[in-house]
Amino acid sequence: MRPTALALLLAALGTMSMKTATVIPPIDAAAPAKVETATFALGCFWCPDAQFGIVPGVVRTRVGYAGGTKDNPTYHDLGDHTEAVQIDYDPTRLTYDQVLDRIWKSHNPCVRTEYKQYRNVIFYETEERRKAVEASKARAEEALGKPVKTAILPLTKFWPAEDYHQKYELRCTEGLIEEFKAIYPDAAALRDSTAAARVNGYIAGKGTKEQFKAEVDQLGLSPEGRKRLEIYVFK
Ligand code: MHO
Repeated sequence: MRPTALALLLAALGTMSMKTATVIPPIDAAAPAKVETATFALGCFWCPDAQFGIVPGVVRTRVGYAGGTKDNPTYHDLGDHTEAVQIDYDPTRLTYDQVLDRIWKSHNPCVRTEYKQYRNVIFYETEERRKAVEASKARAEEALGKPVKTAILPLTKFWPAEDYHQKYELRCTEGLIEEFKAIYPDAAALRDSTAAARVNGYIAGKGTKEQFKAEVDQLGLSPEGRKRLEIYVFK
């Protein structure tokens, strides 16, 4: 029997949808059920989003506003809040002390910024964590030989920022953001993707070649997307 035009069309559509069919990146499918969360502020939140999103053991990142009293802050109506980042990490791969060490190494803790929006803060949720942060601050001061000005504050509430601030570098990278939007049409799901956090970090120049080689197959990229990302890693 000769294939009808409709059958041909359906066959073509079938191949098309196979080509564009999206699968959850393996690294996202393997996200652990149990995570711990840490919240901190290190200047403009785009940078720590990339710096921490690349770290093995970090499962999710989100940027937002914290430390102030204003309800429903937005980027253009921030009130007394500070730009902050929140990470979910796998406690079997990273300890809170290791996260704290990275925080101290990721900023200059001896300066206090003029603007509240960009001040350096480590937020704690419990008394146990407050003690861990204070102890790590003492270690940092000892190592630096001078006083640390980074604030240590209780976390009252974290307000997630607008979608366009989440994984900022990735969002600005044509050819890669489209791949993630195809996998995750929902902006919150894209924000919560480990693969998106890693790719955002590589674009920002935060990853090593070794880490890239070890995990690139887990990131759910097309061959073209992978080539595009290689330019940032091997430049
Ligand atoms: N507009 C500033 C900071 C952005 S940030 C999210 C810049 O261009 O770097 O505060």
